[in-house]
Amino acid sequence: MTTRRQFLGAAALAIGAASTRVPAASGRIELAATDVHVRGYPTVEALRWIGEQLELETDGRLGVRLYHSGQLGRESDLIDLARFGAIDIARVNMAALNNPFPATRVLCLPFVFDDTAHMRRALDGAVGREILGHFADRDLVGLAFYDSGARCLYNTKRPIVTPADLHGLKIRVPPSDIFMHLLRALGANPTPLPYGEVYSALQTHLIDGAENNWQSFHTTRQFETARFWSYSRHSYSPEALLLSRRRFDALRADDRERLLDIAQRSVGYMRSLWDESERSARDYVLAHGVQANDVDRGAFERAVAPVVARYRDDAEVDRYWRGIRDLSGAA
Ligand code: GTR
Repeated sequence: MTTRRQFLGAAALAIGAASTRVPAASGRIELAATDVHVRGYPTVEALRWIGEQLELETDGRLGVRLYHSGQLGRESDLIDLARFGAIDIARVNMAALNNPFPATRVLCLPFVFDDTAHMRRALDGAVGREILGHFADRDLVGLAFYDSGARCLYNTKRPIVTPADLHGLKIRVPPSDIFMHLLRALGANPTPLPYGEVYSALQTHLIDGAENNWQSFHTTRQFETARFWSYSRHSYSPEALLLSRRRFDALRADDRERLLDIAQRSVGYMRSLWDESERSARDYVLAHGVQANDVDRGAFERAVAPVVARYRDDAEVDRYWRGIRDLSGAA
């Protein structure tokens, strides 16, 4: 959990960043954009692309100043900083949005998506548009969804084939009640930690494992310690690209349209980077000795069914769930 002191530290850094982003004389506006990932990661490169397009299309009047690698703090803080207008753009994962924005929950539920193609169809369609609209409820503008691949389990101890294999393992989860409930239903001991602390937590044996996509596993070098990857594909929890409502309102009307349009166009660019980097991250870690195995998907689905049922008791979650499942297998 973030202490008040940690949050104020992040806010001070962000406000420092914000104060450099509008050099008055030139009239140029630099949008401060944040991401917890490193340079070269598809989400970071998509933000860079947005900056380049903005520069091109406004003759340099608008641009993006990128704070990658978690320089301005953890995702839950970045969401608040964007809401308060201390930063402009926050690229964060849906898991960090589940608690403040209940409409996002369905996107993290286990096994709601069959695969990446299914997730993309749902995000590009009516359900995606509606959920993106919900960010306006709390001072944000939902610009776009990005991919985050299939989250799978990995650990330092053994291959996980059925939920029974997770018994007694401490597995790191992102700050979302859904992930707590999910890992508990699978028999693990869920341990919430910020993304930036997972690598050292694995090394110091504070945790036995975590769950994420190939690219995060690779770029954080967690694969050096966690040598067992199990293809659970339990959640596709996508990424969100969010803009501070204050910044949006302060832009010229034509710049607002331009930014919305460029952000939407960045999705195709991000997806092509994503597909390529997913393959190369997987090949890299497998070539470096990580052992991968399939799981008993039926056993996993049965174990988490009560969690899904509990969330579907909520009428809105249930409506979205059915909307997404209707797109399963659609061409
Ligand atoms: C990654 C995601 C990050 C962060 C991380 C986590 O897949 O891209 O934004 O949320 O997971 O597990 O904390």
